[in-house]
Amino acid sequence: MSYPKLLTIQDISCVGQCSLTVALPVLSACGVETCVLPSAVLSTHTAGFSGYTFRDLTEDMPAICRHWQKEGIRFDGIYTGYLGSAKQIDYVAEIIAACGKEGCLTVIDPAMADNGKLYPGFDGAFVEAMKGLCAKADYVIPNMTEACFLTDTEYKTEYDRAYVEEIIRKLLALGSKNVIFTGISYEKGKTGVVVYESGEYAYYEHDMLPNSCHGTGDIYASAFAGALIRGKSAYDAAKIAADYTVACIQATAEEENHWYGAKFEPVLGKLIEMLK
Ligand code: PXL
Repeated sequence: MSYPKLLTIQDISCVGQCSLTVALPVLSACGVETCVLPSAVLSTHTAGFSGYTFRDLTEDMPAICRHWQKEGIRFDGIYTGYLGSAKQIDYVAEIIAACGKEGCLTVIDPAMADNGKLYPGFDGAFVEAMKGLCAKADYVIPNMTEACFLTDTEYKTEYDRAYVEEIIRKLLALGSKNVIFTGISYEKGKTGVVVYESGEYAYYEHDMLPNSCHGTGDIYASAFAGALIRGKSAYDAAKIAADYTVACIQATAEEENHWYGAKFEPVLGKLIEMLK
């Protein structure tokens, strides 16, 4: 698609380089017209800051959706990230049904957990609602923790291909058509992404960097969604997103004061190059 119109639904964390403050510039760099629906407004993200404010925008969503319907506004793609409440997830499903064009590409990042734990404020009801949203996904992009919550699987830090493929089968059983499984590491010092599409598994492996940063899941999902809707194959989009995320982490290395996010902006040029 040469100039697609994408809607992304996720929060505005005013400070912290995640969600919409990442998705908008990354999708713009991908050459995609990007419309936004903020799920909540927080003073900062919730990973490492304390005392943050949280304005839930759940009850704004039905009126926004009605207005778009009245104006005949429809999207070629809808990509969701961090959502504000279980009830909101039901509204998001309604927006996909009401405002997605015929064949609308749906990319669901079930941004709710990492390192074996749910993010603050999320609970079992939220996970159950997210399972329902993943059922509507053309592509679901979980990390290992999210995939385990979505499939009621025991979370492990060491595993083999059989464990990963079993989780993917369970994600498909939820209803998701394809799976982009991030942060899969079979070997020390290496990590990668498993791409399951149309019955085929592929794995793109790269070096695991010694430093890690918050917000890389959002960088990854945004670059993946942008590359995919610009017409790249799922594997190529997954690889471009991985290479770009690695470049962002490298750009942030040796910066102790920059623990809250990744410096994705100085390497946006690399993403643009990769998309050519
Ligand atoms: O990066 C995921 C994310 C998005 N939005 C908010 C978060 C987090 C991760 O902690 O707290 C508000």
